[in-house]
Amino acid sequence: MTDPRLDALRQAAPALRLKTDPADLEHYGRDWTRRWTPAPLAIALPGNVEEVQAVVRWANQQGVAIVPSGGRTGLSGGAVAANGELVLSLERMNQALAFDPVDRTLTVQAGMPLEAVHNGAREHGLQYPVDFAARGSCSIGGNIATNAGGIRVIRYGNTREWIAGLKVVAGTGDVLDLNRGLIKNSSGYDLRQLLIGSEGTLGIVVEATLRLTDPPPPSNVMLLALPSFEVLMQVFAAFRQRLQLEAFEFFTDVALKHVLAHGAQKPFDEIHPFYVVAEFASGDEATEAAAMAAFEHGMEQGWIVDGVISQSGAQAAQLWRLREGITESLARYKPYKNDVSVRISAMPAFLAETQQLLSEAYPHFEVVWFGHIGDGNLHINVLKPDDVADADFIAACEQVTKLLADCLRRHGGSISAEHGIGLVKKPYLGSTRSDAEVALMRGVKHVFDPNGVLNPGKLFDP
Ligand code: 2HG
Ligand code: ZN
Repeated sequence: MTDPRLDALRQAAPALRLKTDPADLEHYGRDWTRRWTPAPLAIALPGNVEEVQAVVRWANQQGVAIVPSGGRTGLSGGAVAANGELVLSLERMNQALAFDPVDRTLTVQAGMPLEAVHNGAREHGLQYPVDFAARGSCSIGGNIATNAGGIRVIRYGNTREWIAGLKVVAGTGDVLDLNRGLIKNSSGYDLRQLLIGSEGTLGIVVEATLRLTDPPPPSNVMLLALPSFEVLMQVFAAFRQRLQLEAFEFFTDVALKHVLAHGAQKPFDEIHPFYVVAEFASGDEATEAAAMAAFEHGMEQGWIVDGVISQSGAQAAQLWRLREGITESLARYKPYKNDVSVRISAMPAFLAETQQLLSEAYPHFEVVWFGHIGDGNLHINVLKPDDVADADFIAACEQVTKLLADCLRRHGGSISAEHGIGLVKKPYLGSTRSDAEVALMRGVKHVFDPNGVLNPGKLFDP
């Protein structure tokens, strides 16, 4: 016997593909958080914008919540469907629609994987520069919904900077064609920017017009070993002054231990407390000399204790694996993830305080630090010991997150730098946004989605 609400959906959109097998419900009902038990009503896989509109209108009539769904690589529970929602997967809408060589824009459907966007830009001799480890599985629509950042923000900024236009189905079922690829557009509120980072609560992104740029310069990768957190920021400042940095990422010895156990290659004989992977424009004598000079300056200052510069593309990939493999290598420990940011200038004081706080608060759990130090963005993963129950572990971590949230408030930071609030960080939104701001956000949500059908309960409670 089928659910009468699904019968109504079939009637409203006869060609709409629907899945209700238990394996599909589980697969599409969760993201990388693995904290909630998936329990969606069904999975809808529309093939065009009209079908997305039909689903949204049906949801309004039937009072069913929709969870928009991309690659579900999110780490904050934004794409989790654990309460009988309809998952609206954009995975079939994954094509490039248009390239404009004069505008240097690529228009794509929202379900296109980030890596396919990269390849699509490259085919036209250009670059879409937002990049991170989940590139093969995440979708551009999901990137837009969370204003994804990643490993090249230091050079190119966040997703927000690269969206020239957005086609969106609002919670009313209306299609909005936002900004239409314009560079200059001073005609009132920029609703496109409001949609970016709204985590599927205001509208469903169905198409995006992406700004492309020149291909990256030839580059080289350096791995540095450092003795302490304090010198990280000094090395960053010195390198940024001397080199055109494409990326500047850090991780600790604990992170290294896990990626090595997961198959990566040991970079140095000795173990050091901190490591940096830096990518910088290179390829001519001047830039190579500048890189050597920066490195030698760091050695002379006693900041850098060991280092290696890639001699080939394969070696560069090996060095990157040490950083990009961390999330996967930690997955088996069901980590409790923090994704926090402060202004770069506030970083040294924030780091010192956070380090002190966490070493006191987490005496029994292994804590892994890594992230995008040049963006003021830290990922602090706390690993669950095998003999501690999931619920007890999360409860213990949440106590510490409260302290971390207070610390962030004092330093003017954010509880989510790039993963989004979703379900995981919802209790802490107030550490980052004032009551007045949250009230305005609720008001905006109501305008775009008057019946509250779009991803309700994510970001804030209705
Ligand atoms: C990264 O920078 C991602 O690798 C994932 O944002 C971070 O797993 C994490 O906590
Ligand atoms: Zn990150």
